Amino acid sequence: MKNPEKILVTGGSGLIGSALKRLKVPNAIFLSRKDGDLTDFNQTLKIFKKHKPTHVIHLAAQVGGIGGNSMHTGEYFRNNIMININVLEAARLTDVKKLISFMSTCIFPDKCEYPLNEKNLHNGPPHPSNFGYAYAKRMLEVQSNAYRNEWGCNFIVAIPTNIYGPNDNFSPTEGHVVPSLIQKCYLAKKNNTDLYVWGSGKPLREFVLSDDIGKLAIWALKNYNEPSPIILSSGAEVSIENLVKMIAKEMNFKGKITLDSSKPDGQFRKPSDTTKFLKYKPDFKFTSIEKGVKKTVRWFIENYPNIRK
Ligand code: NAP
Ligand code: GFB
Repeated sequence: MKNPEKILVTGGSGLIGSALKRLKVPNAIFLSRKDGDLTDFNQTLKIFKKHKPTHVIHLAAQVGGIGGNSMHTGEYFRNNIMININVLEAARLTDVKKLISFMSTCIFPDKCEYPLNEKNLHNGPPHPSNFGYAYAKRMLEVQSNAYRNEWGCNFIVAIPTNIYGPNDNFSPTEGHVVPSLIQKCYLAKKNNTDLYVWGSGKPLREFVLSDDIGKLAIWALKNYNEPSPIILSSGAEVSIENLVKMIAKEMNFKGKITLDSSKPDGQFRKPSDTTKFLKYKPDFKFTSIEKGVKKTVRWFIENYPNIRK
């Protein structure tokens, strides 16, 4: 008798994990660090033997923005490479039928043709600001295909662009730009101080709401079976300075916005080639950045101070 479907979500307490919870994915078990440290293989295997999942959405990772990545390059490399080796090996040993894991468009070569295309993933070194995370993440594609070749594992990899949304990591020093600026704007308004924005404000980014990535993770788990990874993005770019204006407007912040040029810009842009994605999902409607910022700011204000800092 076919085992009933059981989905194990590693990193289930994070940004995308909470989006999947809102989507009420049936037969899903959501893990957090409390269930076990996935950098430890024995703990990882024990979790897989206990739950015997048929499918895995592998989200667990040490994740952060340009600040966190630049400060903890070694930690980001070590923890992510160990988590990924352990989770994919435990999935193989317990006969998981399908596993999806996640890289990021920020791990592409710093100098490569635009728009970013899946085939160029390994064609050069990543941006210096996050090379530890980037190289660790690139090995997900290598390990998934090495396991497919030798053991026939159906392990696939998605490559989302910058994700944001409710229950993100809002740390002003280690979080990504959207959550960091939301918390910084909230505190600037509360304390009547300037809102300090890192860098020049000129870089461009593509942003995707976590709820959209949650939907696409479920879709890919059921329908995407190619060995090569797939970029998940609308391809719509927004400048940091326009993003700040949206956040300030949503927060009704009337104070001064000051650019802090002592902080890095990171990559100037990382535009995605959405050709492959549109071949599979031509009608998918991404949430606009305006709507997504409104939703995230509202969530932040309703939940502050019980937020991930
Ligand atoms: P997140 O909010 O930082 O959540 C990370 C999750 O991983 C948390 O549930 C955390 O558990 C868990 N975790 C971390 N270290 C662990 C360990 N040693 N053992 C067990 N669990 C551990 O991450 P996210 O933003 O949802 O990202 C999910 C995935 O998408 C990651 O693989 C990330 O690389 C990828 N991605 C993210 C973005 C983005 O902009 N956020 C963009 C592209 C790709 P605790 O809550 O208990 O700490
Ligand atoms: O989101 P972010 O930290 O990471 O930064 P990346 C995006 C841009 O926002 C940079 C600017 O140009 C920053 O200078 N920025 C302005 C800020 N103000 C702030 C602020 O207060 N906080 C932050 N964090 N940025 C990440 C990678 O690159 O992309 C990660 O480092 C991850 O590995 C993520 O994969 C998806 O977009 O530059």
